[in-house]
Amino acid sequence: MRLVKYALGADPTPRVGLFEGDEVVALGSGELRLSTLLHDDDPASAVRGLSAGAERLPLATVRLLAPIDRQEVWGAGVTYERSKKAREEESERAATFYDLVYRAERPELFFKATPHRVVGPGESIRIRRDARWTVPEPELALVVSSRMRIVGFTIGDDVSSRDIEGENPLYLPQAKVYDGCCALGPGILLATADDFRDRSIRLEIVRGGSRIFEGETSTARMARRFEDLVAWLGRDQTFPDGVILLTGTGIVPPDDFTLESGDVVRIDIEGLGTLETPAVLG
Ligand code: DO4
Ligand code: MG
Repeated sequence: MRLVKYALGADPTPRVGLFEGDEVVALGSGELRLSTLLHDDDPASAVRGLSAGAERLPLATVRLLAPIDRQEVWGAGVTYERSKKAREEESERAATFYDLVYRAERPELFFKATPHRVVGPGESIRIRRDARWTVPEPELALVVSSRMRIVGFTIGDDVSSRDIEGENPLYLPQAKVYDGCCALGPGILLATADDFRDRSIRLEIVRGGSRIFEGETSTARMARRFEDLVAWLGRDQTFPDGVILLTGTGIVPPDDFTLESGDVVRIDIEGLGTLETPAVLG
């Protein structure tokens, strides 16, 4: 069961729907929030209840939006060995911190975005004007309810400025958090953590119509369990509207690669579909 957030024509009202084949089933009125459904004890039966007899719209007539309303987005870092190695290389003087955090019981968790910094399918992720080295980070995103239960999954892009992060790890918030720094979508699959322990993640970057990078990994290569990441995130803090947690990247383009305006980033996660976003400078 896949939830989507969408708008119709020129009307900006965000709506919630259910993806079914090449249709979207309209759920509730424009007042329905994703968080209301996701916090239900049994989101799937709440969705079933709302979808009975509801209007069906051809997918081609709706504009998909990022599947988020009031949630914060957080990120987990250095959860794959590939990410650890890349940070060690970019950040000579702080390399040891990345090895320490990869092995430590406490994971690296950082604040990533508020909803207004997040873009949806087809919208532009941004390259900071003051960065020289920007990369997409294709990540499985956990959708977590206010009770800190994993209720669903979506695709996330933790767009990052590696030169800013590499210069000094204390610059991490500037490397990671800015307008258009995160993409989510295309929808939220309601599923359990067990369903996603071994799913392929693919990244493809297209420039001027040609594929210039392609990489693949699997969530099975993650060094952490989803439930542990969520438990650490929920220590001594609450998320009244739920939270979206990006689980870290296992695909890193070569060091001479940086995103350019006009590049198209395609992230594909088995079972979740494809999230495609163009990149734009500044
Ligand atoms: O420590 C830097 C961030 C790591 C990260 O975003 C990742 O591993 O995906
Ligand atoms: Mg990341």
